[in-house]
Amino acid sequence: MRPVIAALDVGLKEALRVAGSLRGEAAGFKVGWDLVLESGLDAVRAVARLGPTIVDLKLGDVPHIVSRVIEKLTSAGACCVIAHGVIRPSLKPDERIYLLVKMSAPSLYDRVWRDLLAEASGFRGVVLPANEPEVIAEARSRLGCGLRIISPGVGPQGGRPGDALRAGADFEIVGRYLLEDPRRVEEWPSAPSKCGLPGP
Ligand code: OMP
Repeated sequence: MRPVIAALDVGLKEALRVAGSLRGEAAGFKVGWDLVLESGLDAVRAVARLGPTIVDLKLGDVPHIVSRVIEKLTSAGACCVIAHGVIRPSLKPDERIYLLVKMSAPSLYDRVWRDLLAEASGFRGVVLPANEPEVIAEARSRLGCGLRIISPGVGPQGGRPGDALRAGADFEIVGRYLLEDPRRVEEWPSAPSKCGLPGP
């Protein structure tokens, strides 16, 4: 098992083909808007049968709506979801939620991510950019091994396979680089992260 989460940002048929070929190799899968718009909760159910599945709709609504969405997604088999960190502190700590703290593309998170890190305790973990390993290293030294760090931004977004892991991330989130050729999963070590946190 390699510390990679395959972001299945393709149609359902292709997503299931890729997930099938990465089953037992990738630590998990990420389902996003592509699949949910195409097939709704059936897509979540189908992917979750192949491995732990994060649903990434980047939730950013008021708490009771976020709760309703999370219930539906986890009932369909998702382990967890990604929510925008900027809805802290309304959003309460929840082991089913990854908090987006800093994006792999420029955003206003660049100004507030350090403050948000201080708000992440009690969540499943945080999302931080793999194309900024120095951010991950700083976050890991502040967080200790108490929280998972998952990191997108590998390949076309500039991060190199394994850099985020070496900086302290637990899992790298990889879309296009793996979708183009799932055999590239072999570029990641088949060893747990430094913190050894289970997941995703
Ligand atoms: P690739 O650039 O193709 O590897 O895709 C990256 C994946 O990570 C996509 O599914 C994005 O939605 C997601 N992502 C980012 O690229 N940047 C972020 O800051 C946050 C995410 C995310 O939350 O997963």
